[in-house]
Amino acid sequence: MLIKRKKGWELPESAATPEALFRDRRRLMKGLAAGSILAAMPGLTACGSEAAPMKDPSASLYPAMRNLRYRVDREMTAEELATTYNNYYEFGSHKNIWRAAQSLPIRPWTVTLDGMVEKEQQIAIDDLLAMVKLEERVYRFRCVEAWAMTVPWTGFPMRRLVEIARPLSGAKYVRMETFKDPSIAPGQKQSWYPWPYVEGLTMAEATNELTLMATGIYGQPIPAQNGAPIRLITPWKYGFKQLKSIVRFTFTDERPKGFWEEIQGREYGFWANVNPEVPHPRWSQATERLLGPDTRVPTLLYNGYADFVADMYKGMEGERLFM
Ligand SMILES: Nc1nc2c(c(=O)[nH]1)N[C@H]1C(S)=C(S)[C@@H](COP(=O)(O)O)O[C@H]1N2
Ligand SMILES: [Mo]
Repeated sequence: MLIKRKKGWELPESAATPEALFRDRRRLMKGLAAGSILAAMPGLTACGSEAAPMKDPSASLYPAMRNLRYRVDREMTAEELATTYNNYYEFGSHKNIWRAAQSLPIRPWTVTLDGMVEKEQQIAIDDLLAMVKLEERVYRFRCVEAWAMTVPWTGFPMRRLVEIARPLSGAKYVRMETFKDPSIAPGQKQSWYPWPYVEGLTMAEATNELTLMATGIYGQPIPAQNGAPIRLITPWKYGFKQLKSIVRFTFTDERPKGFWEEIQGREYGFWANVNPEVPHPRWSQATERLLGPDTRVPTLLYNGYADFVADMYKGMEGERLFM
C-alpha cells in the first residue's frame, strides 16, 4: 500500500501533522510486504488466524485531504494511544479492548436508513462511501471521564447522510444504533446492559457542519476499536454520544434515549455538551487529562466549539444541556 502525500498535509499546522507516523507506517508496510516483522506485531498474523483483522476494501480512499477550516491549537495525540486506549463496552468494560475488537467483521456491512423518511433504504458501506466525498478533520475529543485527545478523523458531514436519507418534515431526531451480535461482541452477553448501544441527535445537531460520520482515522480506514466501519463524531459533546460501528439511522419525532441515559439517567443525559462549569455528579469537569503527555489542561465550553454550536441551544436554558 502506498501512502500518497497530498498538498494539504504540508500546510502550517505542524503540531497536528503526524509526519513521523506516516514515515513509520511506510517503513512498517515495507516490512510487512517482506514478511519480516510479522512475528513482532501483536494482532497481525501471516495466515488469517482469529486475531487477524479483516482487510478493509476501502483502504485506497485514504488519506483524504485535510479540511483546514477546523483548527486545533493542541498537539496531535499519538496514533498508538488513540487506537489502544478505547471505550467500547461491546468488547469489554475497560480501556484495553483493541485486540478483542479485531474480531468485528467489517464487511459485509449494511446501514439502514428508516423511520420518518421518504423511502426506507439499506445501503452497503462501500456504496455509501462512493456517494460521499471524504475529508480529514482534526478535532478535539473529550470523554465524560475527563480524558481528552486530538485526532485526525476522516469522514463526511452527517448533513450529507441526512440528504441521502430524505427525512420527512415531521422528523425531529435521528436515533442511531450500533450492531448487536453477542457472538461477535462478548460484552453483549452481559444482559444487564441495554444493548444495542443507542444514541441520538436533534436534526439541527445532525446537520450542524461539525457533525461527522467518521470512516477513517490517521489517514487510514478506522480500525475496529475506534468504531469501524462508520461512527459518529460530535466534538462539542462528551465521547459517549459518539457511538461506534453504526448499523441503523432512524428518523423520528421522539427523543431517543441513549445507552448511558438508560443505565444512569441522573448522570448521563441526552445533550451531553461539554461544559467545565457543570460537574459530573461524581467528579469535576473543569479540567481534562491529555492522553500522551498526561498533563491536565482546562476544559472549554462546548469543548472549544462554541462558535459553531452555541446558537443551537439558545432559549433552552431550562434543559440539562451539559450532562
Ligand atoms: N458502540 C459504542 N460506542 C461508543 C462506546 C461504546 O462503549 N460502545 N463508548 C463511547 C465512549 S464513552 C467514548 S469516550 C468513545 C471512545 O472512542 P475511542 O475509543 O475512539 O476513543 O466512544 C463512544 N462510543
Ligand atoms: Mo467516554
